[in-house]
Amino acid sequence: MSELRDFWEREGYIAVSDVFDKARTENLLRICDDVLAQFLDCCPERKKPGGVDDRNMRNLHRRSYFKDKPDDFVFMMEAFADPALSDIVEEILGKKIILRGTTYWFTPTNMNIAGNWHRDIQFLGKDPEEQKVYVESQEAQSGAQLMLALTPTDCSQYLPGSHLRWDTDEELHMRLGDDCIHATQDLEGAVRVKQEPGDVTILNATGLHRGDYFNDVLRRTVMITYTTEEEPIDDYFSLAPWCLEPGYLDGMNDYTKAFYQRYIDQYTDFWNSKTRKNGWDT
Ligand SMILES: O=C(O)CCC(=O)C(=O)O
Repeated sequence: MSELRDFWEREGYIAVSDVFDKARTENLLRICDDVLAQFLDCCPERKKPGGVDDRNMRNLHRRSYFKDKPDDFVFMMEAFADPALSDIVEEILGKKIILRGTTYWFTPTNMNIAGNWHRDIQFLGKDPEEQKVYVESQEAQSGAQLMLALTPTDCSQYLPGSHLRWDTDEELHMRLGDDCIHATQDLEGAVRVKQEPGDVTILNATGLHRGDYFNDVLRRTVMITYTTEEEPIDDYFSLAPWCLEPGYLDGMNDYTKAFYQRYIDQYTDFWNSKTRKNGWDT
């Protein structure tokens, strides 16, 4: 087993420097900021402008953001599918991966807080007993959240090893007790990885983690969420039916097309099972 995979399995996160060079990172920053400006003007999922407390936007890979800029779309999609990223994820998971979602983290306008410690499983409507069963199961080791910094950042924190075990009584009270009012407390043993533009961290979001959302701290980080064919998870996060529109993969190189085709094939039935009654932009 590689050192990286060994570290990942034991600690639940890894950090890799200089994955993308300066030119590529700067162009991605320009492209993603252009998408962000459109989101702030009108978020397509909510059909209204992004809010002053928003700190992330989903679905950078929505092609409608690129109506007049197809080359930017292709540049971004080829970067996100680049083996420089996916090879690392496949090495640590030991499996072929598929995309699950894209997110852009940015500096909020109003919000000025350290975020809540959480395990992503708690957002899937499971009670603590069910969460515990999941955390202690093999499926809990199947996902990876990749953070590609486009500006220098140390906004994310992770509690090493917490992906392999359930919360202590104190952690559980901190995370979920009293309507989560204690969930922003500092957690002993947590690590905060410093990233320069082009650096990558990957975390197992089953473990305890959180972000900082301070309105005076620059943050521009692309998050790419991956999963495996065994654990695709159909939810709002993987809901991207506009990927089925004809021409979605146009202009991309063959490798990139094949990468997203696996994602599209995986989720087509789920996407088709959703009606268009609320509409979605392509
Ligand atoms: O880095 C962050 O802001 C935290 C990300 C996070 O908590 C999540 O995606 O679940």
